[in-house]
Amino acid sequence: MNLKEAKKKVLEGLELQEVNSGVYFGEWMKVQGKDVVESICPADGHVLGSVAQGTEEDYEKVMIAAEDAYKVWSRVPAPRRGEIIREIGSELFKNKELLGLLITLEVGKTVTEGAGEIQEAIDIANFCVGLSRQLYGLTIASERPEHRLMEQWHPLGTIGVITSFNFPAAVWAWNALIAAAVGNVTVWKPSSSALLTAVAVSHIANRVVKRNGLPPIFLLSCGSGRTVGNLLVNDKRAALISFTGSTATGRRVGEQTAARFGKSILELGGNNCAVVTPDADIDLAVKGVAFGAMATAGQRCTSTRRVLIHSSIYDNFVSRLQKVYGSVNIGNPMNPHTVVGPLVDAGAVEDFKSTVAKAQKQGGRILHGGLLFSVEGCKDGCYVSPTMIEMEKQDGIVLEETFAPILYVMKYESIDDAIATHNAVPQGLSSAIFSNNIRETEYFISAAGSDCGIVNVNTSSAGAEIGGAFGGEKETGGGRESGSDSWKYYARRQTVTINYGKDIPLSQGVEFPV
Ligand code: UN1
Repeated sequence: MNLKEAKKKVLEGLELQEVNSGVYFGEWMKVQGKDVVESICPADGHVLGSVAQGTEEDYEKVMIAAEDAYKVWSRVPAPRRGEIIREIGSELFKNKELLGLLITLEVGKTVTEGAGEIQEAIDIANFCVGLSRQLYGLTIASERPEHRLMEQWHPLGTIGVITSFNFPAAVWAWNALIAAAVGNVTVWKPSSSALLTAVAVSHIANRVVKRNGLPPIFLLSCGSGRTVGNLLVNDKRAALISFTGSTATGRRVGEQTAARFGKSILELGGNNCAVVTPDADIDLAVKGVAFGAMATAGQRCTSTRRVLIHSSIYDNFVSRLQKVYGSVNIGNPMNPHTVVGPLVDAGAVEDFKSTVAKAQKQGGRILHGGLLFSVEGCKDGCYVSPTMIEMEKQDGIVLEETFAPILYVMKYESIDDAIATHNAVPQGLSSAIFSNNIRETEYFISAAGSDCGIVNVNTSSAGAEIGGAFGGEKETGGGRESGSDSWKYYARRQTVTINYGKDIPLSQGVEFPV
């Protein structure tokens, strides 16, 4: 299937129009007279379709619909909520190929990664079915006679979900489906670079909700960050803002949300590092580092951006990695043999170029790539070659996250040095160690080791499963999404004290003689 055929198949199969409504408040906003944003395929620069943006008044309709829907949805028993989410999961499954292809076309992921992203959303839906029967609270021994103390978890209300282009469906699912299992409604402000995916996913989810006779719990509010994003972040009605994006924007989101005492989950920049020790299984480590650095063309928050290699294996490991870099297919993401597809847009290509130039200026030596790449039949595509740059020191540009397939290669002498360098960046999302030396792996995952929210042993920094909690420390922002007990971020904890006695004894032995 070529790009043109894929576009036709996806647009027809997912019932997308030439101009789609980007706002849902129980019904879809009319598109006439609205500003539209075009969705451009980064593989060849062609327009896929466009999405009408909401105004401030449309945003208001969304927020009012959300509040009304919450009153109904929060009273639906949680296991019943889980059944609705199960249905959404099976609709996503039915449409997995089409939605995956849409992601390929809209943001340039390879076909296997596009499908993998939808699988991630389906996995979360399945997780939510079980979760909906496990929203457990504790019962705590009371110090007072004939008293019981317990904790329960209530939904928060309306939750704002602001997603980035690189996981345009999965990150929505992490947030919106878990929030829904807990009893919340969500207002989604997707990235302006992945609007069609947001529209298609919202149609699927909302059809399920509607046929079950329920009010709109998955609202959509497309618009620019400056208008809709700002309104949402500063809106007291949004009890929690879950934001995925850059550290610079996330800092503002965090401050503004905190200023109105809103809660936030911030999933911001990563500067993820892999440490390769002398005892590493080299074949496995080469593959793990290559996948981490090149998957999604280096545009994952979890992408491997730095590799620290022990000096005793440095030359061998670097040349093995160079061979892999030299052998991967770069190009049309529709081609099943492609490993590295395009970057998301021309701006990302500019960032790639300027980062490579800055690294060179800082003394970086290009070990592979560093160039733009042209692909036959995809004239206006945003292709760059995956790049390895050897750095003597870790400073300047190496401390920054660039969303591109650039891997900084560095040498280390002792595991203590490696851990110190590993942690000496502002970000703290994901990390990896490749080693068969149990002392070093245990040290790396100990409290004195990696300071990240996610740590991997003998596997890549990228590609986390949904079952674990996802998120990071330091300038990655904090908060956790996805599995484990991340659902608690979408809930308010209520401590309940029940006195079933005939007297009213006071805590801490306090007397109240009346
Ligand atoms: C992101 O880049 O924002 O761990 C999410 C991974 C994916 C999710 C990445 N499961 O790479």
